[in-house]
Amino acid sequence: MKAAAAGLPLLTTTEVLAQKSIAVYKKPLVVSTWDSGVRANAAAWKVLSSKGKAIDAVEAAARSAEDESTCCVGLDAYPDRDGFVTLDASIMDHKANCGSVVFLQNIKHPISVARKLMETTKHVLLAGDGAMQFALESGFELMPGKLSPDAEKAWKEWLKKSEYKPVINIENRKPAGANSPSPPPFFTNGEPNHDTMGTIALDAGGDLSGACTTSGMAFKMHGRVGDSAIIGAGLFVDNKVGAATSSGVGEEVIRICGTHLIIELMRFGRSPEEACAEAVKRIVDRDPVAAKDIQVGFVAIAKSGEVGAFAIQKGFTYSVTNSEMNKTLPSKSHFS
Ligand code: SD4
Repeated sequence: MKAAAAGLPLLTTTEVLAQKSIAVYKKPLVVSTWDSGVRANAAAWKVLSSKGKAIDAVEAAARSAEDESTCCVGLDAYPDRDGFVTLDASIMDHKANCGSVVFLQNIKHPISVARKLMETTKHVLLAGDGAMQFALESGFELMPGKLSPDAEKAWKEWLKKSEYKPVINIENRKPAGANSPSPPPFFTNGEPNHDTMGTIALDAGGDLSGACTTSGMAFKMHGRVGDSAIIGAGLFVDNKVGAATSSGVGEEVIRICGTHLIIELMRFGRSPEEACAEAVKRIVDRDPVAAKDIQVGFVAIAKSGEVGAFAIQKGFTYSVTNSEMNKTLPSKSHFS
């Protein structure tokens, strides 16, 4: 017998979803990683609220993060162990067009170089000198390669503590990690060593896009590339299903093709939160001991506007903005 016929009150869809604590937001909608995502979302919202496209919104969000002076995004960010700021960025639209740049130096807006690559060439990923050459040929300005005062201070501090002395090919001569300082999971002030800006958006027309921009893990090896610019790792969009992005230790995300995994799980019925939790579980199950010391956070939007996140450690947050809210939310996590 149907509920109404039995005299039971009918629940609206929203009430049913609320009972299951499913977060479905009205479109247009933008979601970014971390507390700083609120500011990135503000840039995206200007586009989305005037019926703009998700792809323009996520690029605007990433550019605003690249304009800020922070530890982890843009030219003012912390350098690699040799003192160079090397940037990774990726962008993907509703038609699975994508563009990435990795190991790019001295260019203020790697996300826009990635978009230019996506829109004007047949390639999807350019690295290092080639990426810079493409950027310069495309009219991007070459910026001075000077560390920001904050970055310089943090790097010098790190060099002192790690007693790191650059030795050519040291990584070849030692097993990975042995006697070779790896990027610290936390900075000396206790802040986690990550604040990558991953942004995913659903526009008024129902299209999804994503962007991710980072300087990577601070004090990484020179030439190291993380997950942020690897399509399917740090960012993935499938316009029929959803969009996902990540922040944290990129090596772990690359190993499981994290955001691609999340979208495939969602395609087969998992909610965004369930899919993010499953991806986190894959990382933790692979090495439960190592997982205790690392952070990875995922966030995803489904085509329906449902949003979910999950992280290895407590402390991962994500920011959600639409016409009804503009808030940073704590993610659930594997370890409490
Ligand atoms: C990386 N996932 O390069 C990035 C780092 C990060 O906030 O998230 N930083 O591995």
